Amino acid sequence: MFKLVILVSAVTCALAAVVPESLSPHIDGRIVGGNEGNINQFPYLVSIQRNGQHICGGSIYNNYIIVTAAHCVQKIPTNELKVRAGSSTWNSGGTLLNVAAYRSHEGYNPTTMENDVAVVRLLTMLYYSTSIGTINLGTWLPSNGASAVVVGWGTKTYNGVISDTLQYINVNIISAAQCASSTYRYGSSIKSDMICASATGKDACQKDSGGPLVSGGYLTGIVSWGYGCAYEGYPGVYVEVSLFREWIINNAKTV
Ligand code: 4AZ
Repeated sequence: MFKLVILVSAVTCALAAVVPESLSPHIDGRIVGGNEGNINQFPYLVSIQRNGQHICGGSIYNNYIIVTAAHCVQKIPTNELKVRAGSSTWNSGGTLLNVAAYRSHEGYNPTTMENDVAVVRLLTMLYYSTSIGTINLGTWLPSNGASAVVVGWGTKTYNGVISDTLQYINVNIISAAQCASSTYRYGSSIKSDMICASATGKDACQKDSGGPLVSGGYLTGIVSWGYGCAYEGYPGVYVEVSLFREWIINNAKTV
């Protein structure tokens, strides 16, 4: 046993020596690099679940409608989906509701991730409380450098385990033009309907997708994609919500 411990330590040290600091996963964090939060601070946040497992975040638009990413729900039968609202923990508490229907954006492109937005209609209504409430849809293009918060139950490292309790991080918004510039490494993968956000050692990660990026009290972004999580030069990429404001309002009425 003792020999095994020494062997594992030696391998870990050897790995630490060869993996460049900029690409090594940040193993100290949450969401990645986050703090534990309480749902009363983020009453608009929900957990979207498939067959009892948390798969994505979402935001409450009204008593019946959740806004999320198209890639979260695409092709999943509605009877396999549920939404938990009003709880800091994805697996217990609050209220767990069935899904009546959802609609992904007609222009959603899984290759480029353009138009990665969807609305989900709950089968029964949400009752607002201190832990359940709405968030306003963003109405303007967020400015480069604006501060924002991201929250979710996603993995604490890339390909790591998800968090039982919600985690949040404060990040700074990066405009599409900035994010596609040579300051970062995505280049032309950043399309005009996307924005980025980053802070050193902090990022959204897998299964934070669909969840909210909130700035100034408005839903500014939807967690969409990224290369790894919290890797230098690769900010988190988000749907730019103000561009989809009309689509969300109209489709919330008809889904
Ligand atoms: C994902 O796979 C994912 N760092 C979501 C967000 C980010 C990376 C990956 C952003 O769902």
